[in-house]
Amino acid sequence: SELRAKLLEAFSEANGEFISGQKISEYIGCSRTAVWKHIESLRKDGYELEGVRKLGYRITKKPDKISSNEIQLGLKTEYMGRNIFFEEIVDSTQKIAQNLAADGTPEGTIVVADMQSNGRGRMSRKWYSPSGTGIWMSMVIRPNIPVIDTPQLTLLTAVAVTQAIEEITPLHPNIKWPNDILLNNKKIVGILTELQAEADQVHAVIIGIGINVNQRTEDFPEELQSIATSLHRETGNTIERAKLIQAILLKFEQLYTLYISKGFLPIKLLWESYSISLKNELIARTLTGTIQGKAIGIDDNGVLLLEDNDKKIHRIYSADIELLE
Ligand code: BTX
Repeated sequence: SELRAKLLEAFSEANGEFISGQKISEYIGCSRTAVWKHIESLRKDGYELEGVRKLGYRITKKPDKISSNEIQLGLKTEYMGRNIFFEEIVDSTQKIAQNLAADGTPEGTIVVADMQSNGRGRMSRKWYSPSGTGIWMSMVIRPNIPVIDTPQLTLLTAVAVTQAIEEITPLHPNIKWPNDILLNNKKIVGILTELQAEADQVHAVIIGIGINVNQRTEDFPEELQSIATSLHRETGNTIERAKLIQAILLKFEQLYTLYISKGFLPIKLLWESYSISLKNELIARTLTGTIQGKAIGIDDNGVLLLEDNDKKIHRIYSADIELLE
């Protein structure tokens, strides 16, 4: 609301110093009771305010807000993220991006939400997407490539996100084929790639990226606490989500440009340098069965090559991977 904007303006002008309740109520033109109500509502939204008798209030911590403005201000890309749809709450950014893509939205369009009520993973699994702490984003691109090559874009995205995390934090994440990014063996990022295509013509690729940024351990539901982590949990610092989004969009655009002009090979080499699933013994659970073996690499399409005990090589297009020591 307007009053709230004025209140935030007053605090921002005070620059971390106390302002008295009286001053605030004069500044924004409302009663002391109304001021107090607005302060309570700021607290609910993640602001931390210190109130001291006789001195007044000051903001000690701001929540990490995202908005179209924050994402666009300082964005260095040519087309990625130039067309932004930002919402506080959506069911799934993926669903919105699918609709936009079907309506012909240009390449580089992104959909970002502060919270998803029905975020999804692969095979209609749930993706936990609480408010105020994560990046829940879908990107629309329109590559002129054969349908069979589209899994390469999942790997390309994983490299882009890994490099962006390395740029913004001191962390060095690893990629687990095909779509997970891990820190200390816990999932920090999930990627979901969906297609709009017919025959052998790709109309759009919709790439969903979910990143746990500022969650504390206790913010995760119990079943995720041992398998998921966040950038905050790994660094102890609050990370600005808008900055990370900008870094991802730029890395993605650079790698995607390279991919369109030079093909998958340079991306493959980068991907391999971040991968932890290669040379490992692992179990791949696919829709048709379970195979155990050693990962010997990915082929030029991004397909995982798994060698079983009888030295037979299986080509794995899609699976859940469990790494064995
Ligand atoms: P996935 O199928 O590989 O992983 C889903 C599994 O990951 C879940 O079954 C659960 O065990 C675990 N999980 C759920 N939520 C989280 C979380 N926040 N952090 C770590 N692990 C979790 C991965 O699917 C692809 C996820 C893509 C999410 C993005 S967000 C923006 C876009 N919109 C949307 O609805 N999905 C994508």
